[in-house]
Amino acid sequence: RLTQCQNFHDFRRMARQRLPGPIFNYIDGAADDETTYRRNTDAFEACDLVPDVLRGVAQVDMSVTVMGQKLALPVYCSPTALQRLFHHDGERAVAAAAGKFGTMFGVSSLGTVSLEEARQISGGPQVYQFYFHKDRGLNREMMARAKTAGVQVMMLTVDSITGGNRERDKRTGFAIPFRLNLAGIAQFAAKPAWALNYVTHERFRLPQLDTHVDMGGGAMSISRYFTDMLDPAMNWDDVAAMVAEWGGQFCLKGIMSVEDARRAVDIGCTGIVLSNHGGRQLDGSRSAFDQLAEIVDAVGDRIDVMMDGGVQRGTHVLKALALGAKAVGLGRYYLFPLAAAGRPGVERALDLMRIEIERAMKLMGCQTVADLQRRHLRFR
Ligand code: HOC
Repeated sequence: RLTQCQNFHDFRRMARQRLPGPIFNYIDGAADDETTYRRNTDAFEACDLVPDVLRGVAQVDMSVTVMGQKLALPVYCSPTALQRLFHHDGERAVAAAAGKFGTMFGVSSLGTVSLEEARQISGGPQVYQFYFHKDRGLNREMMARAKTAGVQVMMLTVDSITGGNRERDKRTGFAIPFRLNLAGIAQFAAKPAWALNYVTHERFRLPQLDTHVDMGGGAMSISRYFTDMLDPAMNWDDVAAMVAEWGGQFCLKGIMSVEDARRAVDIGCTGIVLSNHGGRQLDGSRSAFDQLAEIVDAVGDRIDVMMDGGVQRGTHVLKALALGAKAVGLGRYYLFPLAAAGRPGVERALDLMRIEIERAMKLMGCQTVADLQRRHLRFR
């Protein structure tokens, strides 16, 4: 059945069939009316590709260098939380697949496999993504641990100072540990394949978060996690101190304005990820793709600019690269395959993406990623 999956939508459908409703909706859902979630993908349709021909493209080189790391592909697996809830192999599967395709794996501090294990499995360059907790000692601890583990890139998420309004999660009662209403319980009962796997591999225990946080004994919704644990007082001085303490590749995820991109340069960051957290935080926020050109023009010569959000096709990746992104992050694009089929699912999804990028580069007449230029795009 996996070989029947040709694209994002096929994997999404397969994940929906396998996952209990509350878990599927946690991955698939976004904030408020989910306008930003939809627009993230729609934004790529605002422009058309204008190909060159007869450019000798028997061989194409899809590699890029970003944040000091050489990647075989211009895409990487963005950090996402709680992966062993979606499939019992979770981060292990994604780390292994990313390593096999020669790209970066973003380990989330809210992952369900330890940073050290994920690092060992992937073998490739590794990003460690974390949040700024109220507990400053914990922030320092996470950086020290990442240093010991040999992490290459620190990524601080800055768009989640309070929880987004995820109405699907409220309806299903999605929280850690689960606090399901009757409808939610019925949805779990309707997916015995997931439940059986979970019982066999996890022995009824919820996967533990890699970062120990005291949840005060109660169930913790995503919104409550952000609101209770993270520090809304965080400011540019705090981040500047962290960047200096780390002393290596440091990037901010969730930058959307030119003003903030400039500040990131000023405090010594080496990269930024334009992102609206997959539409899961501020609904109505512009898409990263729409903001890309303006930000690349402002800071692209001083800092690596990456983007994520809504990427479902190789041609989406090419459009972002043509505007000046150094690499493009994938989120739900690999999460649905993970949920649907574990490591083979993620590998198939990455392989499809690799093939699509290679084919599109050939059809665009581009031998290397650097050959992709703004002149290859026309906005409608
Ligand atoms: C228990 C806390 O980035 C999301 C994730 C954050 C997960 C927090 C989990 O859902 O957008």
